[in-house]
Amino acid sequence: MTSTYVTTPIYYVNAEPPLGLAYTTIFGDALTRWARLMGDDVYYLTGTDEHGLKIQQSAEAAGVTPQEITDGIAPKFAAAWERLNIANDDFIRTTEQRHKDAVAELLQRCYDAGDIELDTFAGKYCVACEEYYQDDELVEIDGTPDCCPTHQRPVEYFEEENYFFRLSRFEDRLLDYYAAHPGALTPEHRGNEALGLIRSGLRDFSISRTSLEWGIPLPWDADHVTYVWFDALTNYLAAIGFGDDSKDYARWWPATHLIGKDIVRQHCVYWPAMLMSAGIELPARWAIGGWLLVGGEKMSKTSGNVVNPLDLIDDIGVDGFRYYVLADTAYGNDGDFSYEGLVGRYNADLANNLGNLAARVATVVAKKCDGVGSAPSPDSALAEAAATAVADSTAGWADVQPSRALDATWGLIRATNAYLEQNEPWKADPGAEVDAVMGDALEALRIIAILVSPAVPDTAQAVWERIGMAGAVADQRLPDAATWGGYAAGSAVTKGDPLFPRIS
Ligand code: ME8
Repeated sequence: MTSTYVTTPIYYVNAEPPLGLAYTTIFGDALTRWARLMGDDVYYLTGTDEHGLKIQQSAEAAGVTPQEITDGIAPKFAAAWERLNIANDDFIRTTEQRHKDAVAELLQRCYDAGDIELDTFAGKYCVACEEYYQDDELVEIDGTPDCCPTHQRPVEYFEEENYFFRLSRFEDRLLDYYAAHPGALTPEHRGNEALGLIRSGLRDFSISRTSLEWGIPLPWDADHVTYVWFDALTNYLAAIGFGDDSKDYARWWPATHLIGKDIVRQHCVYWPAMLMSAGIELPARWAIGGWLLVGGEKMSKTSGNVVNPLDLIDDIGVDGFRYYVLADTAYGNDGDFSYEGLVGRYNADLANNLGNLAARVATVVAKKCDGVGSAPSPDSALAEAAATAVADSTAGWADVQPSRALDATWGLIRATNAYLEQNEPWKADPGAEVDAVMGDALEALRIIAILVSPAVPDTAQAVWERIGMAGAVADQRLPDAATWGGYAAGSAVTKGDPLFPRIS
């Protein structure tokens, strides 16, 4: 059995989760639901990144401990993911003991390998991204010099004795690795950006602070705590029991990491070098997403133009929102969020296409077939459309391109609606001909329910039950379950409420 271990970035807990964070989490959820349909052994991880200067400073400002801040916010992330129907298998917090143990183990291995050394560092530091910047990387914003290019706010000057990870030693090894593993970085245009970072030359990076208290101490020098990225990245190993022989680490590693384009350097350059140093196998794949923009700008907690996903689902439903996120933008490209775009896509694809198909099939079966479904014809014109949709959806999910996969699935929805319009069973008298047409439509709908289930799980289950299928659609296994002819003749078909009422 193929094992599939998918991770999201672990999110900073300096505010409640905004839309941008839901974006990556929904992609990971759909991807892992698809992997489950394919019969893979699946583990889906998300979590929260709780150490660092930002939290320490927020705690000082609020007069509470950093732990109190993180204990207050981390559960809000878990609750938001539950509300969005995210089926994560685990939720890791970097303040957990299992995480601290794994970080200490990884640090020690890199230190023993001779790749971590003490040095003095003076430089400009962005607290929001927890990164040092060179002068030529900084930008001027409204007359203020030395601003972080990502967060558009001034950096701070720091000088201290730090431990450094000797990243500069890994340039050739990283390039050789990626050359030998084509497709490991996806999509290709984002992967090329990562390769460009390596080719432009790698500097050693600082991995510790003495000025920071809120972090994990270095195992060999307790005056220093770990720099946030060395800490944060290790969550991917910690959750599956790295360093703990009683756990299933070997069953799951290596991972597919879903990341945003803003954390490519840390994930595609630092992280594999750290793993090489520690003698650990590299990740299976890095799937690099774009940003969800609002009016052309990045939506983020630090920029303040935040949309809360939970506000949107009151109008559009959980599945409506999930579908929009997955279908609207090719993974890797930036998406431009607007309420009009959300409603437009909902009405066109969900209300008019999928919802309408389910409703009209149930209505005709009730009126013309006594509410009982017939067997599909083996040589139905829809059989080929279904086979194409299954093949193309499978390829789209395999390439981490849900928008392509869903477009292929919607091809079958459109073909089924067209088939009904062509045959007009609602005008015909009850009899064998109508039964045959509706048997084909029910079979198409059965396959559609399976194919849409990673994106819109509740809707898929509702369709599954309404056409009279037993059990859970999520328990179906591809490709066999989507072979034409699986609809059980004689099943009771029910109508139910509209799946996606139109929004005006
Ligand atoms: O970077 N559109 O955490 P984070 C799409 N803790 N993606 C977005 C987005 C948007 N508008 N806003 C944020 C961190 N993201 C670290 C990660 S992992 C070991 C540590 C994505 O809460 C962003 O691209 O700032 C990033 O990949 C992720 O959310 C985490 O953001």
